[in-house]
Amino acid sequence: MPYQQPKHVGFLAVAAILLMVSCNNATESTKIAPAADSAAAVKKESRKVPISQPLVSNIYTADPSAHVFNGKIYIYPSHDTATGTPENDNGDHFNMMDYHVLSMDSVGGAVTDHGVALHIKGIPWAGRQLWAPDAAFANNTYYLYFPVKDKKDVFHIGVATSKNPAGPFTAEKAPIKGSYSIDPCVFKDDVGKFYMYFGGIWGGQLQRWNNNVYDSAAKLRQPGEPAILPRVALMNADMKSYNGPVKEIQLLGKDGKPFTEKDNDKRFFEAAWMHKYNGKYYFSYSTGDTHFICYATGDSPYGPFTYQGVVLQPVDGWTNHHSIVEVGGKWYIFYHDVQLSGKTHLRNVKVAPLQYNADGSIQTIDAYRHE
Ligand code: FUB
Repeated sequence: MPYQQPKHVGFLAVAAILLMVSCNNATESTKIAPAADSAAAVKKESRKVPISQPLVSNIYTADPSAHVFNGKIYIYPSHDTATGTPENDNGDHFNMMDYHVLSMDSVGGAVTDHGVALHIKGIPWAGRQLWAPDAAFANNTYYLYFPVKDKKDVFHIGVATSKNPAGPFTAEKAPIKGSYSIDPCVFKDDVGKFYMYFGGIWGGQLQRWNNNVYDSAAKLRQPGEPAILPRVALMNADMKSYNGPVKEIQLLGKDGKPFTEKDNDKRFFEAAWMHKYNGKYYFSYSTGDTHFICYATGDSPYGPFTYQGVVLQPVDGWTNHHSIVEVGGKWYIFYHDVQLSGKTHLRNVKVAPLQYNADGSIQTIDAYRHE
């Protein structure tokens, strides 16, 4: 079900029964090897241990977009809250009201929660649901980009500004003209141009936008139809508007063919992120209902991008959302899971090292060690 139950629930229940049968008291066991013969119902058990701990535990945080500004790491996450909104397929239970910015001097160092950086009440056009944000620095100003539903319940992307990377931010009076859907990632290319990547299907409403025109009745694609594509827009120098119409980004399989909707372990769902490594553009994203963070590479910020593999295996909780950033010559992935709450809409952000192979491919990360 979209955006709902943690995907491991059924598996955990089976594992728990097997563990009771084997009279083992380990509570973290989730992985059980199949029996080799009838005498051995449970051959091997393993403890599932997170490779990283939550960066903060005073609030729930998710969708971390990390940046290095003035030599310090700033993280722009969603601020998950338990508002009591019932779960549904549109993700209404992700009913966030504000943003907090986190910072730290180095990975592994103390993390500061800078408090409320922007509240939904400060966004004149907002209706509900402040989802995954991003930030950028230009014009001696910090820009916070955020998706929120307008008063007609349609997602658009807004921008707010501050002279301080930790805020507080002041929102513009209207969304970015021509913007829609969710999960903005604002990427600065070497030549100083900024591009916004965005989009999210299902609750993120991308399926309702074809040729940049909104159709509230548009349905999700059928399995054999072409997969819905992520979007990109070049930013104007004011960082508050798009330079020209939003474009689709072509995502291709290794065979050079576009994905269809049934390629749902590889096609785009949400959580776009762009970074550059050794002159190549790396577009990474979540596959949503199959819960992978995948990546695809290309030679232009507009793509096309060719699928390369999995960056991050599914994490505990339904959603998977990340950012990839270089800090002091080392690369890291910021991501989230539900270690603190066990609830899919109350997440906690984390960080782990990310390694490249000599050929530029990324080594797949499993957020859990199986001991
Ligand atoms: O946090 C709300 C939504 O969940 C995000 O916008 C998606 O990327 C998913 O993580």
